[in-house]
Amino acid sequence: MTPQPPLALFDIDSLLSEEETAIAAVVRRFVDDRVRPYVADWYEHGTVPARELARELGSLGLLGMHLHGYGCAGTSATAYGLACLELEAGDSGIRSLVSVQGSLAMFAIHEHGSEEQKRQWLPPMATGEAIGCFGLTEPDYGSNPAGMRTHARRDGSDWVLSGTKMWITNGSVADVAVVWARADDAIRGFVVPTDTPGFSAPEITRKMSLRASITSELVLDEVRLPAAAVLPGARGLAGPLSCLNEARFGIAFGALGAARDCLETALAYAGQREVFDRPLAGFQTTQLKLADMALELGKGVLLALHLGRLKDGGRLRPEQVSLGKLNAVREAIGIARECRTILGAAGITLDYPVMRHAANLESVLTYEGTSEIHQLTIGHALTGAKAFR
Ligand code: TGC
Ligand code: FAD
Repeated sequence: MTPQPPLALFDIDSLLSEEETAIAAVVRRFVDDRVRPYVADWYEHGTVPARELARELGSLGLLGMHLHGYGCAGTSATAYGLACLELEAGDSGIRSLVSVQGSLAMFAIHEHGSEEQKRQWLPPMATGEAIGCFGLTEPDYGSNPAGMRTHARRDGSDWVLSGTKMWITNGSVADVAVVWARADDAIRGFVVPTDTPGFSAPEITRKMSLRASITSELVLDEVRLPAAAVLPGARGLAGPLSCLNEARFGIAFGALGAARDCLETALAYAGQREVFDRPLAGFQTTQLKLADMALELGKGVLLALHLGRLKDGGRLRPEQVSLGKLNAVREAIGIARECRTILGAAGITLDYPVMRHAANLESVLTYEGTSEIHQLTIGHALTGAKAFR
C-alpha cells in the first residue's frame, strides 16, 4: 500500500473550495521558501526578521486577509484559518505575527475604529509597511483583563494613558499599538502611534518558547493622545474580547499546522530509522502512536473546518471558538510530545522541528485564553453557570 499523508486519509481536500486550496498552497510555498530554511536559526538566536517578513506576508495579501476594504484581501474566514494552519506548520511565531497584525490590531481598528483611523492605519498594515500590536494583558491581569490597571484620563479634549502591558507580541517592532485602558465610564481602546512621547516597549528575553517571535512589555508613562485616538465603537470588555474571538479562531486551525508538521516529520523519520535491524515505522507500538495522532489531527481539522463554515455563515459563537482553540492546542501539544518520542534523542534538537513546535505550543496553550479559561467558557455554555469567579 502506498503511504498516505495523514490528512489525505480524511480526504480533507475534498472539503475545500478551489480558492481555499490555492490560498493554502501559496502559504505553504511561502513557508517552504521563506521560513523552513531559516527558522531553526531564528529560534536558536531568539530573533525574527519581523519587518521583512511582514512586508512579504503583506505582498501575499495575508495581513488582515479576511477583512474587507482598506486594502485587505477580503477572503473567507475558512481561507484565513487554512493560512494560519500553513503558517504555523512553519512556526507558531510566524502565525502569531499574522494573527496579532490581522486579527487583533487590524480587526480592532476595522471593527471599532473611526473612518479616519481605518483610512490612516489599515492600508499600510495590510501591506506590512506598518506593524501593529495589541495590548490587553497586564503583569497582574492576564486571564482576568477586567481587572486591568492601565487607565485613561481626560485632560481637556486629550486622553492621557498610564500603565503597563505585558507579554505583548510584536510590541518592540510595532508602529502602532492598540491599547486597552480603563476610562471613567468603561474600558476603552486607543490607537497609539509607538513614537508618541512616554511610550516604550522593552523586549522580553530569556523565553524558552515562541523564540522566533518578538514579545514585549508596553510602558505607558503619561502618554498624551488626541481625542481622535479612542476607538469610538468599543466600550467595555466586549471590545477587546470581540478581537480575541478572531485570533482564537485562527489558532483553532493554526495549532493543527504545527501538529501536522510534527506528524509528517515523525512519519518520515520512522520510515528511515532502523531499530533492532528494521524500520521503526514497521513496529506495532509506533503504528499505534501514529494512528492515534493522525486520528486526532484529522478530527481537529474537521472541527476547525466546521467552525470556519459557521463563521463564514455568520453563525459562529464565542463558546464554539473555545471548542476549537482548546481542542486544537491540546491535541497539537500531545501530538508534538508523542512525535518527539518517535524521534528519540534526535527529537530534542533543532535539526528537526518537533521540539520547537512542542515548546511553542506551551505559549499557544496559555495565550488567547488558557485551556482552563476555554474549559470554563464551555462549562458556562453547558450549564448556564459562570465559574470564573
Ligand atoms: P464577562 O462578564 O463574561 O464579559 C464582559 C463583556 O464581554 C462580553 N463577552 C464577549 N464579547 C465578545 N466575545 C467574547 N468572547 C466575549 N466574552 C464575553 C460579555 O457579553 C460582556 O458584554 P457586556 O456588553 O455585557 O459588558 O467577562 P469576565 O470578566 O467574566 O471574563 C470572561 C473571560 C474570563 C472569558 C474573559 O476575561 C477572557 O476571555 N479571559 C482571557 C483573556 C485572554 O484571552 N487574553 C488574551 C490576550 S491577547 C493574546 O493573548 C495574544 S497572543 C498572540 C497571538 O494571538 O498569536
Ligand atoms: P494567569 O491568568 O495568571 O493564569 C495562571 C494560571 O491560572 C493558568 O493556568 C490559568 O488557566 C489559571 N487560571 C486563571 N484564572 C482562572 C480561573 N478563573 N479558574 C481556573 N483557573 C484559572 N497578551 C496580549 O494582550 N497581547 C499579546 O500580544 C500577547 N502575546 C503573548 C505572547 C506570548 C508568547 C505569551 C506567552 C503571552 C501573550 N499574551 C499576550 C498574554 C496572554 O494572553 C496571557 O499570558 C494569558 O491570557 C494568561 O494570562 P497570565 O499569563 O497572566 O496567566
